[in-house]
Amino acid sequence: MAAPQVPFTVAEAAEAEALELGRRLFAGPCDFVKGVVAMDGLPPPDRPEVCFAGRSNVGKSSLINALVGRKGLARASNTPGRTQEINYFALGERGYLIDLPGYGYAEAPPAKVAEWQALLRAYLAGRVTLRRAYVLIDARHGVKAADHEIMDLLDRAAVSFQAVLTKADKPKTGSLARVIAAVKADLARHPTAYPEILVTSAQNGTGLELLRAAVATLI
Ligand SMILES: Nc1nc2c(ncn2[C@@H]2O[C@H](COP(=O)(O)OP(=O)(O)OP(=O)(O)O)[C@@H](O)[C@H]2O)c(=O)[nH]1
Ligand SMILES: [Mg+2]
Repeated sequence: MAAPQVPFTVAEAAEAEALELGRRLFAGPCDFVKGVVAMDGLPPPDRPEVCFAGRSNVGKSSLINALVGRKGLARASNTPGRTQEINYFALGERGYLIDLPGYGYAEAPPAKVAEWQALLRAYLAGRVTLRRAYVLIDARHGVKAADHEIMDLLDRAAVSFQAVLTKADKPKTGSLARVIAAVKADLARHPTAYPEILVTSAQNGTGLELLRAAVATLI
């Protein structure tokens, strides 16, 4: 008999109270703490954290900026491979938001890319205070092989992750629906995938209030 399938759904609403907690968390201070280049440079694991992972150029840094409403907080750019360190941001004293380097193609020297990829993997598999990894997926392209590799790593490390579609302002309604259906099927292969998918746009604000509310339940 086949294993029972988790019914993946798209988050569409949240309780008013949860939305308010999310709004308040992100309306408070958010400050850059440090850019980490080696595991021994991580801040002490003394508070919860959530991270944003995904292929280069998927929109990790832009999403963090949109969540906190500050354009230049995390450096974003059109060049894949912009973020090359594990960037820590403190949400007051509550916890950390982490902008990760991307995986997959990057416009940077191969030796440098290999270094930050190894760091990224070590971090994702070995950070005790990591409450959830948000795995960002481009709403035009869906889950790629490199995403499955990272999701496999998270499965093995038993790190709960949630898929977040980015750039939802780009695809037309029909193609977005097709990508969402495909993402649901792809996630069914991963036991640590959270059963709800978030659909967001850093450009027009879609889904940001739900993501803020989700983070506020974790840190
Ligand atoms: N249309 C649209 N473009 C976006 C959105 N989010 C990000 N982008 C664009 O996508 C490009 C990459 O954004 P980044 O936020 O730098 O992506 P990243 O995942 O941090 O990239 P790396 O640090 O290189 O891994 C930039 O040109 C952004 O302006 C979005 O919601 N909608
Ligand atoms: Mg970035």
